[in-house]
Amino acid sequence: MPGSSTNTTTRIRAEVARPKLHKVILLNDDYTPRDVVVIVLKSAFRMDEAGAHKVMLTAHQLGSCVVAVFTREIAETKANEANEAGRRLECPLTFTTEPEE
Ligand code: TYC
Repeated sequence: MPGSSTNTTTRIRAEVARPKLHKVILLNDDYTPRDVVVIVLKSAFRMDEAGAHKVMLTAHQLGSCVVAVFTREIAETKANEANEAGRRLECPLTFTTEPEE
């Protein structure tokens, strides 16, 4: 019927759940040799030599360094794998995780 139609526009906004990201953080210690830190970074985080060396030096100089950012479960799994790699090499090398702001 002319003039009686309603002209309703429905806007649908897709709400996509964005999972919170968690940082994997490398902690400095006094005992792990530098080359062991580099080996673990390369194997656990697929970093190249230059990137691993830079992260190692930052942790050594500042006390810690963010290695990578993942969803919580992947960050925790990666940190555990890297900690186990350090233990296998008989070092106290430690990776932790924390949520991003
Ligand atoms: N501080 C260690 C040393 O002098 C090297 C090191 C660097 C250890 C970074 C841990 O996350 C680390 N042998």
